[in-house]
Amino acid sequence: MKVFVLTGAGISAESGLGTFRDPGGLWRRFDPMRLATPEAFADEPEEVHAFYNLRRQGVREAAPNAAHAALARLEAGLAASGGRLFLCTQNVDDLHERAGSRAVIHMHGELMRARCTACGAGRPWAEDLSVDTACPACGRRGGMRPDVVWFGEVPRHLEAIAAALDESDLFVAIGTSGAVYPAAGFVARAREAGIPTHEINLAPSDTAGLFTEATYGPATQAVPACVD
Ligand code: BJW
Repeated sequence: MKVFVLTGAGISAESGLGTFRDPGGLWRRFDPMRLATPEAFADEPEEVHAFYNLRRQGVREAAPNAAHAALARLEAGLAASGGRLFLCTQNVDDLHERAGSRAVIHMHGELMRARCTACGAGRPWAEDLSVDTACPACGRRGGMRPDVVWFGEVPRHLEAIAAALDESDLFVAIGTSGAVYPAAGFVARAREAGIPTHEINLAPSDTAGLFTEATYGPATQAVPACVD
């Protein structure tokens, strides 16, 4: 069996990482257009760096939870029976990997990586960034940015994602509001392909009506209950 799982901020919420659109979420407190766009980085790089340095610290201090661990078990179990888990996350944290998932597609990039806007070189990055940070590859200062996908930028690995969706037997979305495209459109594509669709969330998402099945509850309980 081939299972496509799309995860969002809700799967990491119980690890202490804030979501974006829930009450108290990041985009309820901060304007995403001033922090998560290439224009914001060009205009106010120090403000953008300060925001992501704090987020990076939060990720360093967080630990994977029971939902991340259940997906790692699912990947191993499916592989053992000749199937496959395609794990696509919108999250920029590394909690899936730290829970033991081996193949993770980060469609919105990774916070623990940095990329140089001058030479394009990307590399793992666990420390703070600033406008004074020099690119280890080309030496230019001021161009290092978090290797994440901001609004108006093209998400990563879209061809591989589309191919995996089309050959899956089941689509599952976990802890995502269905507010951000193109990820929010995956469930419609799965429906068109005739694949069963399952939402796991605290509450019905914006695209809840497109799912054929739903489990509502905290991810740390709902995901292990569905997997085991
Ligand atoms: C729990 C829980 C618990 C809580 N247990 N559950 C079509 C229509 C309109 C607009 C557009 C459109 N197509 C494109 C756009 C523009 C834009 C967009 O979608 N805007 C919308 C706001 C309308 N999209 C883009 O710009 C994207 N690029 C693009 O489209 O390029 C063009 C292109 C596409 C394809 C081919 C060619 C060209 C890029 C989007 C980049 C998003 N970036 C961010 C920031 C990343 C860096 C960072 O982290 O700072 O990504 S924004 C933010 O939202 C982040 C997330 O990955 C993303 C999704 O959020 P998510 O994960 O769903 O979190 P929440 O907070 O929204 O929801 C949490 C959920 O968890 C809730 O449902 C809770 O109930 C639940 N939950 N606790 C279970 N314990």
